[in-house]
Amino acid sequence: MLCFCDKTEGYKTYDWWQQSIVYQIYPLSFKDSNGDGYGDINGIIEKLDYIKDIGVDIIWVQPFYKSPMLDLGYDVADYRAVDSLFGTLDDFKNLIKRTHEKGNSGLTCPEDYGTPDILKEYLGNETHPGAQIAFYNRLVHLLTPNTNSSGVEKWVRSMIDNFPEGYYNWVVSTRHTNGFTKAKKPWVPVNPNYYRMNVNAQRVNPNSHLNIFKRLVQLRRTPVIRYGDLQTFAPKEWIFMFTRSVETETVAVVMNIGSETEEVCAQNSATALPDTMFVYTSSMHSGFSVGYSILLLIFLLPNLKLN
Ligand SMILES: [Ca+2]
Repeated sequence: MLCFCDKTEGYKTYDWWQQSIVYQIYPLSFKDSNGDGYGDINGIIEKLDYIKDIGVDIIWVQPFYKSPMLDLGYDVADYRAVDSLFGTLDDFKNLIKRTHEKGNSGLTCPEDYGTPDILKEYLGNETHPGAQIAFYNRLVHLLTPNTNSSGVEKWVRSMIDNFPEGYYNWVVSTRHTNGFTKAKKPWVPVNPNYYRMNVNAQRVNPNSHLNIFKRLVQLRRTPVIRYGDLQTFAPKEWIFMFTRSVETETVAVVMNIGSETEEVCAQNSATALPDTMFVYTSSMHSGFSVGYSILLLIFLLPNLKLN
């Protein structure tokens, strides 16, 4: 990610739900607080400081209602009861209370797997004015190892062109596998690399995914990302780029989604880039250091699979 930054102020304020960063928790796989191997509501409460630390505004908790658990809790039997696997209704009330004490807002969201043109029918239009946040992960499901940069660009444009301003919401998620659980036998196995791939190890590594995420959260709060216009580019089959620009500030994201190292000339690939940019953040093994200045001539970009 390359930045050419100049402080800008004086932009309009969006509603909280348009600019917040939402953290999705599948409670069964988050943290088990009582050692039965299943994540629960009290486990979430125990990690609220961590969630606050990484810069999240809102917690989105996936279903924890009373359920026969034939579909991992999505098969809700009673929307007014908490399944005993996750705790009690008082635990949930405590979660809400403690979340607000930390300065976050908890909420749940419906999920939808329709196409953009169908979804936009109820995203705040005259017929259905109530919807505020769309969870939309179709983009992730449509991407395969064979999707090239034109394919990525097509779906990004589909999102942008079909949703009203401020509504589009890109979701890229990884499924937690009992990440914080200390139970000896969690309900699904923990990756055996947990002893080196964990939050404590990543906290002290400035180039870890955790710290990259925290830098992206900070960038997400700047005017250029909140208000800047978007341009997308597919300059090579496996290089996808997009830029966000506002006044004199530009952020360029350059991704190599192929399997080989690619040679990239960013200035020839995107329009109106300045001569010099600096690296705001980079993926783990890209070889670019934070703060590194890049004259926009030609650089080599390792593929994302290595990163
Ligand atoms: Ca438990």
